[in-house]
Amino acid sequence: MTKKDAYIKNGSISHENINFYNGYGYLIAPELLSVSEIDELKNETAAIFRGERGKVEGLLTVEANESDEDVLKKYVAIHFPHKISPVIHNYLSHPKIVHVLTGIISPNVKCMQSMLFVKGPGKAGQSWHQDEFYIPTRDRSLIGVWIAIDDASIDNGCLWIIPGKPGYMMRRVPNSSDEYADVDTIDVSKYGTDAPIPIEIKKGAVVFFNGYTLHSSKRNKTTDCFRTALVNHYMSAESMLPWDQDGKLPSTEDLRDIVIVAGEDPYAWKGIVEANKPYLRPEVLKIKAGL
Ligand SMILES: O=C(O)CCC(=O)C(=O)O
Repeated sequence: MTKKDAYIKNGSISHENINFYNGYGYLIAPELLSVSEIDELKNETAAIFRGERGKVEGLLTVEANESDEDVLKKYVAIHFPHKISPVIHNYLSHPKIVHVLTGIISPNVKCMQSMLFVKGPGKAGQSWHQDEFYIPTRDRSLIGVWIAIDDASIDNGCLWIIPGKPGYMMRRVPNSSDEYADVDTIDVSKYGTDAPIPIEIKKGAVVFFNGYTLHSSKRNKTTDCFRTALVNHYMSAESMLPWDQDGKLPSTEDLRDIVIVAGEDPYAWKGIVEANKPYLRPEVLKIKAGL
């Protein structure tokens, strides 16, 4: 296995890619989405935050002469945009993304979450964490799909990853760095300062990372660049999803607010529910439970 196995060539996942993912917990597919698809996503992002796709609590009134940039600067991200945007909903099952997911997870794949980050100049990043801590999948199949809608660089707050999943949930401690919006973080210092790698990618590239993979993003230090990214989360359709959204939803053994993007749903007899509503991400992220 070499570092180049982290890269999916021409959108076609190889055995080397799958071995790399199993060992290091991430893959990068450069140019997976076309220029016109990225333009479509960029325009849709502006429409969503301008309120043109429907009401979301906290969205501010847009003045007639307000530019997209001036509107977007006010927000960090919206959760569950696919609930109001048919365009975003379509991208959940983009054939090139589904090809990679079925290569890694299972022929049967479901999506349970979308998040659309705008992360304008000055906005804080997200501290070190593992997604499986928030979205429990029982079979560890959780995968984040991070679609770069703008070029992502160290300056504008790209994703950082520590390759090689620890395979267990790490302890969270109070966060003291102003890079991050969160009040807590995982202390990754035992891995050494060289362990975290920045995922600097061009728009149209897609990063796939496992629910146990340690990742974070720093503050956007630019004065004029957004770092727009659509991040969707998926898992095997065979596994149930005991996800109560940190107590926002009634506790459940299997949240059925999902979208099947490949294959069959073994639990189709349970039906689909609409439990989640889109909401704006707060500037400060509170801890999930006690440290
Ligand atoms: O894009 C970011 O800033 C953070 C994304 C992330 O951590 C996640 O999707 O779990």
